[in-house]
Amino acid sequence: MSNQEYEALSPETLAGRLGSVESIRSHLGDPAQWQVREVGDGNLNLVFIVDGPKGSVIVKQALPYVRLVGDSWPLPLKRAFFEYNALIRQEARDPGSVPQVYHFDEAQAIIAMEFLSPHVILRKVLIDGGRVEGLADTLGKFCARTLFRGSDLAMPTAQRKADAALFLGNVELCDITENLVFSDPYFEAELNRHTPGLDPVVKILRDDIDLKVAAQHMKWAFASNAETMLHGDLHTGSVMVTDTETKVIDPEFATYGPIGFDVGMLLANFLHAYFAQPGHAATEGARDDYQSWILTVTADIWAAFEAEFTRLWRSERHGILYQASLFEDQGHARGAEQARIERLAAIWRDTLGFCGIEMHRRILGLAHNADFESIADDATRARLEARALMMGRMLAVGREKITSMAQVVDLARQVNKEEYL
Ligand code: SR1
Ligand code: MG
Repeated sequence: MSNQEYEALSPETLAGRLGSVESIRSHLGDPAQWQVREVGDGNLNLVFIVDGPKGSVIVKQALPYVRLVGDSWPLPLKRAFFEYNALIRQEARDPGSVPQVYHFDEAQAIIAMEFLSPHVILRKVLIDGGRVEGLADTLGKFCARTLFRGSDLAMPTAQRKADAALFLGNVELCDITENLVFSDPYFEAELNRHTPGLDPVVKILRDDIDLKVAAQHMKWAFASNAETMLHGDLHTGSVMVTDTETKVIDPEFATYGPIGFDVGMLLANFLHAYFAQPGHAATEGARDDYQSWILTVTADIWAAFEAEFTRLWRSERHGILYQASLFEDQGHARGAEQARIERLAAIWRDTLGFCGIEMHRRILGLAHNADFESIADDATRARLEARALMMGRMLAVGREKITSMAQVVDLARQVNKEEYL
């Protein structure tokens, strides 16, 4: 199949085209009995659930264009190659955190992988008011392990440089992030849209020079600081959960970038879930406790990240940075601790910057979040989105002055009471 010219799969052709692949067949059984459904509801790809007599498999295939927009926006198939390479590295760096890969076909841009069941997309759970045991711990550790272990803190440097070169080839998906996340929200870009009624707050933000400078500082960091292998699109739609298990999916935007990018994007999507809650409440106040739970999870993600990063710093710092030969081996363990604290403070500042910018682009840009989109009433949605936008501004512009997660939590609680429209 790999030697054939690329052809998009369909439910009708899938069994004929993949039925002879032993690593898929062994999970499904006889291809004559496969049932295939296309379930992709993301912005970019085809996703099929294949049910067979022995089990189920996910088959994901990149399309040569952006699904959300259509063939007027071509996008290279090579993103499947980056997703596959990121998945196998994430599995090595944080075992069990991502679906198991069964088969990869580069020419057809196909990844066949573990069907996660009964998992559902975390964003949906957060809209429905569901809770997940261990959510913050798993996500915080996932960030710390994948980000630490993909960096010069841990990897042999020749390997890190080879990986940085490989993933920096994900040019077109980085280009999407560079435009859609860091620039488009701050002017009237063609693909932007926002809720009617939000105009006064949108004007305030687009007239805010400090904010635009902050967004471009963050873009600089994203484009230039190749610190580690990022997931690259770590939002609550890239996480699948049961009541007790959490898995991360969809790393096709993987690239080398700053550690704070993944963490900041993740926290932003939790803050969106937080601010959107009144729009999902059956009666006023019905989601108050749940909102507090989301804020606790948000704070605990950072705490789990910080604790695991610290553990890895002390036990796995075998790369070229802050070598033990300079510190611990000289009786200067205190220096390694000082460096860790300073490094984490820099990651924290980046995290806040990326968090604020991500909060803006999901309301002002092309790709919105269902957290707000699922609120039917325009006026309610605009009221709640205005809070998220203002919070995003405070985080992005105030990132040098906000020094603790407790401050972020207090700020969120205050902003949640404000009316900006
Ligand atoms: C054109 S792609 C829009 C967004 O969808 C993906 O999930 C990424 O978040 C991207 O920015
Ligand atoms: Mg995705």
